[in-house]
Amino acid sequence: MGSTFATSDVHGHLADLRANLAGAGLVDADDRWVGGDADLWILGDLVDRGPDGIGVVRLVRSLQDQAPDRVHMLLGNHEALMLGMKLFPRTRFTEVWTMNGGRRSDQDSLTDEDVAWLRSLPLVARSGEHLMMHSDTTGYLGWGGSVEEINATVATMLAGDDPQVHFDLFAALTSRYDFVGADGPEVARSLLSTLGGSRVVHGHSIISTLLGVRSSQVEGPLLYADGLVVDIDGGRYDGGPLLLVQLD
Ligand SMILES: [Mn+2]
Repeated sequence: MGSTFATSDVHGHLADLRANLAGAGLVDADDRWVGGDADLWILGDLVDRGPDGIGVVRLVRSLQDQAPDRVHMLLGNHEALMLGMKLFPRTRFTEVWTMNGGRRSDQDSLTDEDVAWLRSLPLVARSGEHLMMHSDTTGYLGWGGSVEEINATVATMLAGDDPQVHFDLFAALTSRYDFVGADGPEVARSLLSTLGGSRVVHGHSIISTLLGVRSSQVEGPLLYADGLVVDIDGGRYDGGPLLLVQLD
């Protein structure tokens, strides 16, 4: 079995993503997948706040086309936002999209195929002992009691055309910090016993806010909640590093 890598919250920083993937030997200078039997997990939030969200979408989709069994992408709140803005531009999605660093150039470049792809993204996944998810929230359990059930429920929500359903999904994914604090380990243990795996891997909440430091001081992933949870969001949009973490 090959190595497992994870990254998250690229937020339009295409150059950093390319450099990290090349540095790990997963992608060559022509954006070709050369990772062999390694697995790459991308835990959502490709777009918004940074310079080239659509470029990041293009690269990730290309890598998935080249290595569909090796390159895995989960839905983040910014993918839900990007999709909601595209489908329902005359709703409150517009205001929230603007507030959250939405880029007009990303929206204008989205194709029908991109929209279909966004609607097909799973929310949560197991990879060996790792439970992969974008947001550090137990809100996922509102959509089901297993990985399969959650993804099936959300696939139906994303396939539909009710703006309120899309907005509720986006809003639920903005929750955070459920594994922080005195009861964090118990919350994580309970989630893992329901969905499987022995460690949660998430992005979404930048490590600096959990440590009380500046993002520029962050150097690597943060293992916390009695070692049951790892946060891999270095806070690139906030002046921190884009992390590509080797999990095993
Ligand atoms: Mn997020």
